[in-house]
Amino acid sequence: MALETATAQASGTAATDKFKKERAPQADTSPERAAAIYKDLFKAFEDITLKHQITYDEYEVVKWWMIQVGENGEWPLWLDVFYEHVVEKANYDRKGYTGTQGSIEGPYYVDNAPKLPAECEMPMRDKDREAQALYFTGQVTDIDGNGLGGATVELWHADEEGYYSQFAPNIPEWNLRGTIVTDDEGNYNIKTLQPAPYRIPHDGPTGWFIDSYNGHPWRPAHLHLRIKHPGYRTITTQLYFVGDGHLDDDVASAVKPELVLDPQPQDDGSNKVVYPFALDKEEN
Ligand code: MBD
Ligand code: FE
Repeated sequence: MALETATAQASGTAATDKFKKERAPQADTSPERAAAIYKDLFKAFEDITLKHQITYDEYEVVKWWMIQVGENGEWPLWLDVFYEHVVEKANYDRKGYTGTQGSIEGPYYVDNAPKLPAECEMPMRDKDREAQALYFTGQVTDIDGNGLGGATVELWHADEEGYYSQFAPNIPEWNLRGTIVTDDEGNYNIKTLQPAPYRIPHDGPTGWFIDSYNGHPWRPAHLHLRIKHPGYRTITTQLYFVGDGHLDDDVASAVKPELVLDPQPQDDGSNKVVYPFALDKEEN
């Protein structure tokens, strides 16, 4: 679908199309495991329905709403906002990471962003350069602090208006998206822009859902990152900014205290921050 306006339907449809095109999801779930999950899931549905005496009117509202979410392409948005953090937690606990904390991927990752050298400026437009510059530097290491040269740091984030390239109209394809390759010692030094507090698309059924419980659609300003090196566990995470008014009430529940940056203002008006990433060994 052509992206002509920045609506929940346009970004939702783009996210749904991308998900369908770029991945063929597979899980090795056994029928026994599936049956156990099914049983617990429907027990929870039953308990909630009886506890709250769900009415037929309410049942039909839910059915109608789910149809709208699907037709608007908003399942990736709704699921990543309201559920992905639980899956992230389940996997974090089970695998026992000791490296840098992860966080949710969200609906707007695109793989194969153009490669950039360890010292680089993110692809951006002149208007993006008018926003406050952010110098993001650090080192990718193993958990003992040894630098990992040639690691990749994929970075993607919204522009100063809160729009992601490929999910909003009239933005160059790879704007504010890149795959940074660390130098021989694992270092990177990236110039990007200070992202703004962010509202998830809320003019469609995800927004109606939020209104239904008097919620709000805000996320704290954030950078999305994915750090990879062969032989090590990939980290998908997000970084936030100290003092942001939505650190404690992120609509997507994806903030962790270890992931909050404290950038230092520089004489030239830019911000600078150092944040290192430690990768666990791939277990097998
Ligand atoms: C985003 O930018 C995001 O990070 C999440 C989790 C959901 C919607 C939009
Ligand atoms: Fe995001």
